[in-house]
Amino acid sequence: MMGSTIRRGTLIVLEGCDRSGKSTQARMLVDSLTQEGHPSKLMRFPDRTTTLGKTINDYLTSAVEMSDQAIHLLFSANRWEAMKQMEADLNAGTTLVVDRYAFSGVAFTAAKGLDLQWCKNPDTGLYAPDVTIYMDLPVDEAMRRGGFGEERYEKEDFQNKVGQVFMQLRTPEWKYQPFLSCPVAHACHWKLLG
Ligand code: 2DT
Ligand code: MG
Repeated sequence: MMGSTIRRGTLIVLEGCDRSGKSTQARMLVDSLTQEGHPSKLMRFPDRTTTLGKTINDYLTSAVEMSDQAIHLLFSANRWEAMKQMEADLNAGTTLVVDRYAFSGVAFTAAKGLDLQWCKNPDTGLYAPDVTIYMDLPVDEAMRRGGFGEERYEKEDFQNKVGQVFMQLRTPEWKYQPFLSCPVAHACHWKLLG
């Protein structure tokens, strides 16, 4: 055989409201992929470690105030600044398991009342996920979980609105369900970035 072709990695995104179990499931998924011999890497947005991410963190912890539009664009820019590395990883055959992506970006800002299309625009052209898994946990259940209420968006009414926008973004064709050990998670394709 003349050389070998590396199959590109899969872009897997986990979405959902706060405390819905995304981070736990993302970690478990990376662990089991790694155990099965698939190179894989855990990522999360916002990535609070970058310069932009530090400002996002200040906003989420209410250390600074910002207009809804400005913070929306920062969240999007925080994804754009990761694209080069994500492309390199995917092309090298590494599967990326991403804890939140552009769907969170749209859902959280649109839940404030901003125009849905305006919210989608800055993320146009990002890599579209191969699979998106939505962690569908009722908000009253999420509120009973540890830590709820610590950050800016962790309020019952607002989380319900976010969940409604997520449902608007979802396409009807489910890819598979349930996911892993969580009986309330669904997986589906989304049309946002296509
Ligand atoms: P974590 O709790 O997952 O760290 O998220 N958010 C996230 C947005 O408003 N826009 C975005 O583009 C993203 C990725 C969701 C922190 C909060 O940030 C919100 C919860
Ligand atoms: Mg959070």
